[in-house]
Parts: sequence; structure tokens; C-alpha cells
Amino acid sequence: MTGHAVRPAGLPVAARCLVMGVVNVTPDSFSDGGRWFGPDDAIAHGLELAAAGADIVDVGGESTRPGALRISEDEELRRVGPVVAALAEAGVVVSIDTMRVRVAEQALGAGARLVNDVSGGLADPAMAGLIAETRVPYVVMHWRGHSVDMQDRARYADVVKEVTAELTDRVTALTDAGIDPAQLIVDPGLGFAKLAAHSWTLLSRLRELSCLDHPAAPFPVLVGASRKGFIARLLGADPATPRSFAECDDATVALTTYAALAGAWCVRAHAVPGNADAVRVAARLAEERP
Ligand code: PMM
Repeated sequence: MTGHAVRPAGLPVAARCLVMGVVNVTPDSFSDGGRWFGPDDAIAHGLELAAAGADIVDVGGESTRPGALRISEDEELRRVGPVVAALAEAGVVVSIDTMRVRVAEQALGAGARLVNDVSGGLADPAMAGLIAETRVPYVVMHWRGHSVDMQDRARYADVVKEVTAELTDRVTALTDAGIDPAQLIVDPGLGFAKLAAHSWTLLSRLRELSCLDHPAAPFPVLVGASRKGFIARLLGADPATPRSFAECDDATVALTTYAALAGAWCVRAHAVPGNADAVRVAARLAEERP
């Protein structure tokens, strides 16, 4: 099966893996923090990503880099509100990257079409109700706790088994709360409560992640490998000197080709053009498969 054979309603449809471009409206994000912090720069960047081939533009106001502290809800709303509204108004398919129901609700009101919740509904108990009521597509990422101490939770005997079991529990809880399984997209949460080796193992066994122990499986899979620390550490001169995040874009493109061929529904990426090419290359190769 290919993940992109399963298509969440209300989102772009293509005979290939989709590309989600990233706009972090934060001063301190892991990979591009501070670059698009003002609303005008963030809006211009979102439009640029859409023009470069992003099918969806993911707007986030809260950094989730390891060790990050939370910001207030009002600050998050202040950061993302004008950016979501302007991009949606311009016809861009906007995804809101938030763990907070109030931020998700306001973003949907301003025209966002997908909620990307890195906590999979665990951070805000009211999130499931909003998603059930609005019937929008919803990304359920594997998450074990807030960024401040998430790396202390990177303990696994069998990372693929535990991540799929924990995602199954989330999907079951969300569907029990009234969400239609057709709204759900799953994500292994690369780098979130994961050491580098855990992220590599999960990527190498991507096909297993959509096949959760749930009657509605397989689910579409979103992969967020772009500029993550596990790539920076692999490519650095030595373990103590990871490569800079922006210098990981070529390796991200390589992983996008792989993820698309392994059936990912969508990849989340900071530098869109190379990834937009990679998903098209992968789709062409897949056409030739017997
Ligand atoms: N990674 C980040 C933020 N949001 N959302 C999903 N669904 N999956 C991810 O892997 C993910 C995400 C952190 O990366 P960034 O701060 O570089 O954007």
C-alpha cells in the first residue's frame, strides 16, 4: 500500500506525496527561529513557499526545539493570527501547528484547513472536541511530553513497537471522542522524545507506522525529518560538531525521496524547492513499479 492512496478530505489531492512548507513565527525555533518572526516576513515567506511548490503551508508560533519553554496562549495567538489569516486569504492551504484548542479554533476561523498537533491531543484535553465538531483533518504526532524535558523520555526497548502502540492508543482515544478516522493523519514525531538512533530506526521502518492496530488503519503518514538534529549529527565533522541546520537541506531532500517511495502521504520541509522536485521524482519512479 502507499500512504498517499489514503487522502484526508478537504486537502489537496495529488498522485504523489505532498509537501508541507514550514513557517515558524518564532524567535527560537530549532531550525529557522527568528528568520520570519515579524508577521510581514512570515506572510511573505509563506507565499514564497506556496509559489515554490508547497501544497500546504504549516504556520506555528511555539518553538518545540528540545529544552524550549512554553509561551503564553495570547502570545501564540498574536504570532500566528495575522499570518494564518493573510495566507488563507491569498488562497494558500494553511495548516496550524499548535497544541492549544483556542489557537486551533481561531486559526480555523481565519481559514486554516488542517490542525497539526505535535502532542496528538495530549497537551490540551479540549482539542479532541473541536476536531470532532469541525471535522477538519488532524495530525496526530507521537509525543511523550513538553519540549522542556522530552529528551529524558527518549527511552525505548523497541522504538517502532512502542511508537506504533502509543499512536494506536491516541487514535483510539480520538475516535472514541467522536473524530472520524478519515480525518486522522499520523506522524512518528522524529526528534521528539527520540535520540538520533530512534529517529533513524523509525524512518527505516516507515511502512509499519501507518498500520496501527486500529480498524481504520492504514492511516496517511506525515514525516517531519527536515533539518532535524539526527541529520545534523550524522553529517557533522564529528559527534560533537553537528552540521548547521541550513546545511542539512540536501540530506532532507534525500530523505524526502526515500519517504515518498516508502509511501508517506506528506513531508514537512523548510526548504521547499528541492523537496517539491524529490516527491515528483519518487512518483515517477513509483509509476514504473510492476
Ligand atoms: N517538527 C517540528 C514542528 N512541528 N509537526 C509535525 N507534524 N511533525 C514534526 O516532525 C514537527 C512538527 C519541529 O521542527 P521545526 O521547529 O524545525 O519546525
